[in-house]
Amino acid sequence: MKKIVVDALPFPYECDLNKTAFIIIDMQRDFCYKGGFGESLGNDVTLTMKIIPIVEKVLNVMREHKVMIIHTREGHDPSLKDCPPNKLKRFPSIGQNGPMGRILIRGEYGHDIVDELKPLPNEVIIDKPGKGAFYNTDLLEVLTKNGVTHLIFAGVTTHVCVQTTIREANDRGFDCLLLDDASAAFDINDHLNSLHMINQQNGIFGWTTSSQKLIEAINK
Ligand code: TIU
Repeated sequence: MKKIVVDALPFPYECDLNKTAFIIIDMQRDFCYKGGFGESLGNDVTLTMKIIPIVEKVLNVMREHKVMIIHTREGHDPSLKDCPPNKLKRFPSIGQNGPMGRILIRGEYGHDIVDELKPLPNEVIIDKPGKGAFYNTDLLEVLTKNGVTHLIFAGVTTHVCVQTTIREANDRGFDCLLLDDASAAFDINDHLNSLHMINQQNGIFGWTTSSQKLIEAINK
């Protein structure tokens, strides 16, 4: 048992690191670099790129403490058979050629995780077709099998894939903590509004804190 208590909003977050997973959502080149899916939607990737060193710092601490690490990637089979027509209709750049390969397609350079956060062979990668990491994946089975009850989140984008996954996880009984400086949206207001949506009403979906506060609690 490696119990920690983290100074968080709306009140301290407690977990046993042996029953906790660190989930890094969609830190793919397609969302963090120019020429990817994020930019194809008309977004500026400055903010999503900026969190890479902060996520890396937390990832290293989690690795040192042998916390389970899970990386997710949003994307589709090259045939697009797992891309629902409604998604393709509104986001026709999916599957198109971009400077980093076919956009949001598994196996392409842009779909993969940024070099700084490259998963180690013992870490779990969840490939997901949707915004939430539980839909059409084996994430719940992986967590249950490993006795995980608590989830600490980083990644992009806060208001889309991160928040959708936190909502899915909360309904499945996981206590969720989001790192406010290790997550980002293309627009800062979407990010800040998401933090409020998560920690409001006594933690309606979970808790929020900074990476520094988490690391302090781990090193205590
Ligand atoms: N568009 C947007 O903000 N996000 C996504 O489409 N996917 C993720 O958040 N990963």
